[in-house]
Amino acid sequence: MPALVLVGAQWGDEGKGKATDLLGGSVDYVVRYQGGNNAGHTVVIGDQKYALHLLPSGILTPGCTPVIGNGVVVDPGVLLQEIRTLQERDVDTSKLLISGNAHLITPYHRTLDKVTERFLGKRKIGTTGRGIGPAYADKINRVGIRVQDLFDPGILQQKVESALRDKNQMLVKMFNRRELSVQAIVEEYLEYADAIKDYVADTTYILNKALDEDKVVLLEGGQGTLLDVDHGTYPFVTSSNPTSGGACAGSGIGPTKITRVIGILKAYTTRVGSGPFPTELLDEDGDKLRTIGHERGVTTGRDRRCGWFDAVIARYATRVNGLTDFFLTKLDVLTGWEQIPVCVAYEIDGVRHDEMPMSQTDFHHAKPVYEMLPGWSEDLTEAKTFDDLPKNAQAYVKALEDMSGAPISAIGVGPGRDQTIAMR
Ligand code: 2SA
Ligand code: GDP
Ligand code: MG
Repeated sequence: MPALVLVGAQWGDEGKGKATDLLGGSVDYVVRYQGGNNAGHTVVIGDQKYALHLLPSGILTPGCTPVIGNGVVVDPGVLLQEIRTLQERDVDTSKLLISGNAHLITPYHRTLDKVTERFLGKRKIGTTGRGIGPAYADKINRVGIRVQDLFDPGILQQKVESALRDKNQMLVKMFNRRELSVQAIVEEYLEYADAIKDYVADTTYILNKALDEDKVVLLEGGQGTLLDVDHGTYPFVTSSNPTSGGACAGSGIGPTKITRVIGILKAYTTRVGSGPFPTELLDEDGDKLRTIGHERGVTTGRDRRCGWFDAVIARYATRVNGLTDFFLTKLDVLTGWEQIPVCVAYEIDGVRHDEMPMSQTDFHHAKPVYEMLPGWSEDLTEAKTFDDLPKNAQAYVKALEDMSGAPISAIGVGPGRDQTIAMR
């Protein structure tokens, strides 16, 4: 049976949490394959709202096994707090599995993330400050600490010591900060070891075995395509691969097992943090989208930058992820505009570009070429079928589908589980 991948098609916050939760009932395993507690996934069930950061959204579906894959960076203190918070709300967290190969975020990663951003000043990335970039840097630099190291105190001590040697020098000499204590970190992390040991497993083996037994595995991305370290708006990206290719590396499932790649696509565009954003609105329309769409960071509480739908980005996401279909989200937010501009191409230095330009400098200069689509005034939040939507909303969906390169298989008309229209 198949593995499915669910990826953000824009700059994240497209509504992946809700989409994963919707699919949760029909899948056996939900796996996070990259990122860490920089992610903020919202799931609304009845009158209950959950904000998940590190735990896969499938944790809210009874019967589904949530998995933190090897590609994730885990802050164990945050993980335990998130587990406790869910347990206090009577969510069963006992099935959680954590890969022993996942890397750990430590206090020095969090410190380095924050001081580096401060040091960059105006050129800062606008990170979430959770230590994500420095933890992945250590992983690639082969000085990272893995979940499995928690269970070998000697190795843990050795690794923290060698990781801190140059970092402490940098903190003191470059950033005028105090040295961090190896002993304090080792002691803190050995306590975490006790608390998480029952969750740690060979998740790659378990997932592949499950696929062999005809189980369904959903691989859930954090962030979005344009925040991908390879395919996004580098350097204004996160330090991992949210795109579908990352799902294989970050879980240990081979590409031949994946039968469907769903792109989550917001009916307009948002971005948190720095970096280029061609359709960004710095006017009343942007404020209106932010207010109606409740566009505020789930992790940091930062206002999200808002803009019109960008079909160049949607086509790009279709290509780099090999999308089979889209879930279009937040269509309800667009109620109330007489006309809705949609970006169909860019103009860069007087030349029209129908596809994403190769160079980042060009992307920074891209001006949107808009097509105006007629808006609607009716509330959409009670719509149950495509036919319930006003004609102009139907036409908007069809136009986006034509421009984006993959069929739209579901439409979100509100944050609730039942506020979804299934297509075909
Ligand atoms: P980092 O912390 O190193 O991953 O930051 C690098 C860039 O990635 C962006 N990023 C995100 N963008 C949108 N949503 C994210 N999750 C939270 C949410 C964000 C929040 O769901 O609202 O609460 O601010 C997320 N995580 C990382 C980040 O803004 C940087 O541009
Ligand atoms: P994620 O990071 O992709 O999981 O998305 P976030 O949770 O950060 O942000 C999406 C927000 O939109 C959340 O507050 C969701 O509850 C909400 N949401 C999801 N789908 C819809 C929808 O179709 N309509 C509306 N109005 N809100 C939605
Ligand atoms: Mg989010």
